[in-house]
Amino acid sequence: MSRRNLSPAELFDAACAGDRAALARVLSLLERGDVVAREVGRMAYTRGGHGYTVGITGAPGAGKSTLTSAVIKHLRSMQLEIAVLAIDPSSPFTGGAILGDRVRMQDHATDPGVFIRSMATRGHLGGLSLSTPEAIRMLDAVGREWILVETVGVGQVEVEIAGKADTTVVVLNPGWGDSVQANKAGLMEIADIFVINKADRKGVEETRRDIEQMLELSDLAHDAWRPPIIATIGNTGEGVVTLWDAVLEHRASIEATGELQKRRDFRLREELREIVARRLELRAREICTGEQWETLQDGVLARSIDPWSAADQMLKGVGA
Ligand SMILES: Nc1nc2c(ncn2[C@@H]2O[C@H](COP(=O)(O)OP(=O)(O)O)[C@@H](O)[C@H]2O)c(=O)[nH]1
Ligand SMILES: [Mg+2]
Repeated sequence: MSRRNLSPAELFDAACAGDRAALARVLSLLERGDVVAREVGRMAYTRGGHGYTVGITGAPGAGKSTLTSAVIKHLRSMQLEIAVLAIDPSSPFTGGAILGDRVRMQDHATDPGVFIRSMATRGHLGGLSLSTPEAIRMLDAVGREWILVETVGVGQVEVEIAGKADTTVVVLNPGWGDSVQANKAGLMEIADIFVINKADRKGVEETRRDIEQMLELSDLAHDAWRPPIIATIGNTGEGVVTLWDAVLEHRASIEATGELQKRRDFRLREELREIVARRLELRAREICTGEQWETLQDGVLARSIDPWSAADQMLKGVGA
């Protein structure tokens, strides 16, 4: 059956019934962020609510994909159904994951219990910060209980997205200065769990001390949850069970304190605000053309009207 002929609603139903190709198509629709995407997003929104997201973030090359793959193995050994969203804006070709990611993720390509998706980072009208929660909700809607989100922890937008998971794992490497870089990038603030990956290399203890020190200086150390620091070796899977136990512990902690609900509510409020802002921005682009716009611009240039009054005139009666 060609899924291209299916309506968005039919695709959505097929995806929820377990059709992976339909799910892939629906996610592509969502990535566009257009009117069809909104229709699909609406359906997903009312259906989900059971999935738990774990963000895995850090600098490029820190070992996020390798670790993600090791975590997948661990979860599959417990027969858990999972989805992985790999967000990598650094790829110049497809906006998707880099080749290395794809190769590693091939290990799980034939496992129906794992659904892996590389997110396009361009195309969505609202950008990554709006397309990511939509995609996560869709994966939740089809019943994936664990959703792993790999993001590059470089750049303001990416770090913001990385911090939007229920539990955020920040991946660092041994060696001088890595934690300082992470701190600068804003990663310390969003960390629920620290991982020192590549623990087969020198400098694990120094890095651990650096992180401890930074924790002491931040508010994090005094919250109900103090982020643990876990050493791992991604390629062998060493430390991954400990890492996952920490994720479970963190989840139990924020569920018990009500922090999880608070985080989710906060995220939704932020998303709503962003959607409104984005639509106003698009509307602004639409109205800043045409005769009135030209005349007002001329007026401002000729100093016969000030920019604020001109803007007032443009905005009269504008709906978004
Ligand atoms: N020595 C060592 N290399 C690792 C470890 N984990 C990952 N790597 C390697 O580090 C490189 C980058 O890993 P990758 O998972 O693609 O990093 P990402 O960019 O953060 O997703 C790859 O060559 C991995 O094989 C580790 O624990 N020890
Ligand atoms: Mg990667």
